[in-house]
Amino acid sequence: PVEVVTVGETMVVLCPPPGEPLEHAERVAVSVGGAESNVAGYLARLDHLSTWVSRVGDDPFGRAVVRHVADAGVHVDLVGVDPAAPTGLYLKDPGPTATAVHYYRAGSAASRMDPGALADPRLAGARVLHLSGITPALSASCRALVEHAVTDRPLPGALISFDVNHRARLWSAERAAPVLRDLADRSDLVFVGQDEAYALWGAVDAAAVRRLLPGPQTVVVKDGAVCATALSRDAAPVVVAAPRVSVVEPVGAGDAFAAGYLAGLLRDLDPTRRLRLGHLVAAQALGSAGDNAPLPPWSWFQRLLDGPWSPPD
Ligand code: KDG
Repeated sequence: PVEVVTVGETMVVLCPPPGEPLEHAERVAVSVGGAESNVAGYLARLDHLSTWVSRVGDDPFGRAVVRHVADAGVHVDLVGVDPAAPTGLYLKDPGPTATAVHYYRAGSAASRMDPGALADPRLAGARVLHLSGITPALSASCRALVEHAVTDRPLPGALISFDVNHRARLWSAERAAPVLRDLADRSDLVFVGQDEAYALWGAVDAAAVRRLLPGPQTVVVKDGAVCATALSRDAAPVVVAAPRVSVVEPVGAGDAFAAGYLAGLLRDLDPTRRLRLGHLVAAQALGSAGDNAPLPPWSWFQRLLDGPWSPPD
């Protein structure tokens, strides 16, 4: 049985110690990261049956990626092993103000996925299919996979969730803008950052984003540390302030937010609690160095969801 399916590439991450630029690094920490498997991992930690569909190389990093995702409780039976292409890799280069990312993923095993990735009958019955705007940037066949998902709806009955996730290192805003807008508009639920929507489409606020994306049932616009707004077709906009958190590492927080929101949707919580849960899971990711932070038990979330909204620091 499967509740949520996510599809996308996950890579090994190499990161030098804090404050040490990559150019002079003599040691790197090895971890694993990928937007869609992060979402699957957080959903599994929130007790949902989640399946991650992908492809890795027949190499040690591929085995490390699959083991890492499986360790979070995600089903990985549908991850293919490609004998002819390597597992993708990325390096983090921590600078004084921001961390730069360098990808080594062109021609990777995951970039060779195609629409067939969603054909397995074991995916039938899923309630949510979660995709991101990273995948169409990987290759023509990966773009065809995402187009297929939103157009042909190969998992009947599954809500299509799409996180815009523009990665400027993969494609420019100019190239990405029309593709991501079209894919988002044909999805049912969209996550987008306010700054991202501005960079891509010049949208200055949540209402402007919604005007650009009339298609989905719900568009969730995340304004960083300020708030998140859900704009649904048949209801007034719902805004929930973000909790104050001291940020250890921001990478993966957007994935955590999407997972929290989706868990709220799967549990039939009201729109305010869905956004609260998104913020609470994102806060856990922001406060932790890895891409996929451990989470407190459900009872902790429940208390904060139902109480007055004075989220923890
Ligand atoms: O959301 C976090 C991801 O950006 C990170 O894990 C790497 O998947 C990744 C990507 O393609 O940038």
